[in-house]
Amino acid sequence: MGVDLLLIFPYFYDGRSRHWQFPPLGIGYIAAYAKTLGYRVEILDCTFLSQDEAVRRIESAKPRVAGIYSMLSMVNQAKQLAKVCRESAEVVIAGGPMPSAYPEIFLDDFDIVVQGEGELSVSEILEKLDGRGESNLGNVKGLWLNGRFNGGKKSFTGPRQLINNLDILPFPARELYDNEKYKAHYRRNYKYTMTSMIASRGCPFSCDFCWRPDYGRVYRHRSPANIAEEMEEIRYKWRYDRIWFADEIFIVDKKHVMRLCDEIVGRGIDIEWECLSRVDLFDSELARKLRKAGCYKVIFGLESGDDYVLNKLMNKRIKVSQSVSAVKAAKGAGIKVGAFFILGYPGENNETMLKTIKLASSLPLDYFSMTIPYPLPGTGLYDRVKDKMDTFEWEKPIHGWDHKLLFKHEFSLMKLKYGIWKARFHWRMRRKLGPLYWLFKPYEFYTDWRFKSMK
Ligand code: B12
Ligand code: SF4
Repeated sequence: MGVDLLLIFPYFYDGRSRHWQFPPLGIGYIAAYAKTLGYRVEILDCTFLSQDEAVRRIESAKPRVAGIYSMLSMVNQAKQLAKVCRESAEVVIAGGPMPSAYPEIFLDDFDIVVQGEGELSVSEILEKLDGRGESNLGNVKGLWLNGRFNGGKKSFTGPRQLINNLDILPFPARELYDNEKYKAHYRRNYKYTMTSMIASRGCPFSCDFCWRPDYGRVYRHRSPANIAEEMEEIRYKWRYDRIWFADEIFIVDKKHVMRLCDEIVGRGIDIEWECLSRVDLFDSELARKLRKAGCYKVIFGLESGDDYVLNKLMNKRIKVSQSVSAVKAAKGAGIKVGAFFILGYPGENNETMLKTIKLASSLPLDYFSMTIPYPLPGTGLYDRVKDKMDTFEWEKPIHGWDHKLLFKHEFSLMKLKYGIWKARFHWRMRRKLGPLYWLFKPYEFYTDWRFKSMK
């Protein structure tokens, strides 16, 4: 007999980069919730599998219901695997960021599209199928149904409320992930093991390039005790060395984060972790607390070295001076600092881009990533450039220097790549030469000139 529910993560890591890999938390949550109701659930995480192996596993699981995750880069894979699932599953469901934002593009290949959080919706679908719950799918909120359920007409059952109290959710079903494969990936590339967890959902801000319509701007966090308990499980049951908090933004409510740090210290959890923070919410007091509680790295979205670009173009609502103080506060407390930058945002000029390059290469960062703008559907950025889009090639992951301009830009890809190279090069030289970097200044002026003269 097959399983009641097979949840699929259609991401195939090509092994080309050392890039972090994480288990799919969303379907882990859905699996855990359905298991508490007594359903037999399996996860098919394709990260370390070949396509043939994935197909074989679907065939042998023979699920009654198959649910497939999809984000921007996975739409085609999800649709292909849906075809395979059709052979045995009674119902094939799509869910995740893309189906939540654009349900209509999935309705020809899937029976149901779940919009938003999946834990309750998927369990209610299972209960309907075995007669335990609501007999009419039309009464289950948050579903887009294809014609099969409504006399050939596609229909929406109405929005589902977000889960207010995240503590009601069981922890993701980590026993269904291939933890050993993830550990081996980290050991091979980083000499330690790491996994992800999530302490909150949503983000109250609305940066122009960021995409999160499925959770809305509603920020909800778990209680410190509930978060700390999952950290203990990861450390002592699953034996990982480090945790990466995959929250959209981990530090949104300073008091809550301070309480969480006290909880971690009080329980004596000896695990290192890292997270994302905004710069305007970060100060020395918080930095010291974080460090004491095991936080070894904070990553800030610094984005640009120019206040006009940050606020008028990106709607980031921060100032460059706040970026500088936040980095100093974290470094002062002994926390490593990473940062994200975007170079060549539509509306930028040579001067603003050079300010970004200078900020990235002169701050005492331990790591930074600088990319060209990638317009995610659903964002303000996308709306502004959608008529100039050349390609929609999200299927291929973007590695290191493989940047690709998806829309017609006033600057060439070569110039933007040169800018990114310049930022990295000067950052490396500063780290290497320390106070002797001034010897290198003439070369920096030369690369400034070269950058400006490129089209
Ligand atoms: C970890 C992560 C990754 C990991 C891999 C994904 C993973 N293991 O989950 C890595 C680092 C590889 C990665 C890469 C990329 N990522 Co990423 N990633 C994330 C991140 C930070 C966390 C995902 C997570 O665990 N969420 C927590 C869980 C609980 O939420 P969830 O997954 O949304 O699940 C809920 C619902 O969506 C729904 N649901 C989820 N799955 C399913 C399945 C079914 C059947 C149903 C019914 C419901 C359902 O129910 C869940 C529980 O409520 C998210 C941001 C975020 N915080 O969510 C971005 C995010 C998913 N990534 C994003 C992007 C754009 C990318 C990249 C394209 C970036 C790039 N430029 O390279 C690449 C693509 C890689 C590739 N080749 O495919 C975007 C997706 C936007 C979109 N429109 O699809 C996000 C939302 C970030 C953002 N705000 O822009 N990513
Ligand atoms: S970039 Fe960060 S702060 Fe801005 S909307 Fe996205 S998650 Fe929130």
